[in-house]
Amino acid sequence: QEIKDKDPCFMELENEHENKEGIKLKDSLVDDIPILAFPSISTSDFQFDHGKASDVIVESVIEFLNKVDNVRLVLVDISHKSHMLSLVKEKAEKKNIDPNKFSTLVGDITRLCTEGKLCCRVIANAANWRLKPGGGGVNAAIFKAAGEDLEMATKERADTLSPGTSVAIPLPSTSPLYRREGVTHVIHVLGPNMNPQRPNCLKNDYVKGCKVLRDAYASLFENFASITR
Ligand code: AR6
Repeated sequence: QEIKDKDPCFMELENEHENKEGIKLKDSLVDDIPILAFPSISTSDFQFDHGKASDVIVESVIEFLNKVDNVRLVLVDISHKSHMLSLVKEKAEKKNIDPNKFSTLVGDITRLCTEGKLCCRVIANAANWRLKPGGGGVNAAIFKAAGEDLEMATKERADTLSPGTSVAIPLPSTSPLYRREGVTHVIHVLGPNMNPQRPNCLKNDYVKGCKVLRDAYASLFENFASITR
């Protein structure tokens, strides 16, 4: 809703048309410039501090938008009462980030287009180090929505991920996530973990944690930029 309110590109057209891949999309929601929709990495199951994570997101977004033009970044959270979205929104406004280039959105990242919120080709996943489906959170949702195609395509590219890195996976056109939502790439990102019940716990070391989270976003945005080039 925030995006629709602020973005002149989102005219309320109800016409549908088919894009190059034959996917029916509402005209109003087709991405004229490349859009990355991404969840807040590490701030739920991995228990990273929200205040520190929101600082890292805003700084990383500013750094990226200073280098790359004609792209749009959208931070998505499924929860209507998302603490992370409120923090990031407030900090982004204070830093005068152009809302056409960066905004927040409430929604299920696996259903943004069909729910009429946003159609974008590239989405990010808050992954686990083994790049396995399941486990809850956004990882379980994305693997479920994309089906076995994503599992197989992921295995072809990588076995594991180290904290602070990401890997871009082209989604086969047979994947339900591609067919239904028009998503062509999923970028798996592994953030820092502060949950003692998960591997590689940083035990509240936020000096290291913030560095790893900054590296994770830098890697995600760089992978997104390479896809769009
Ligand atoms: N759409 C949009 N945002 C979502 C969705 C969704 N469908 N589901 C969750 N979120 P988390 P982490 C938000 O826990 O903290 C997994 O089990 C959620 O509200 O998914 O990096 C992996 O396998 C939060 O803002 O990721 C890893 O083991 C954000 O997504 C571990 O959790 C990230 O929450 C990673 O933990």
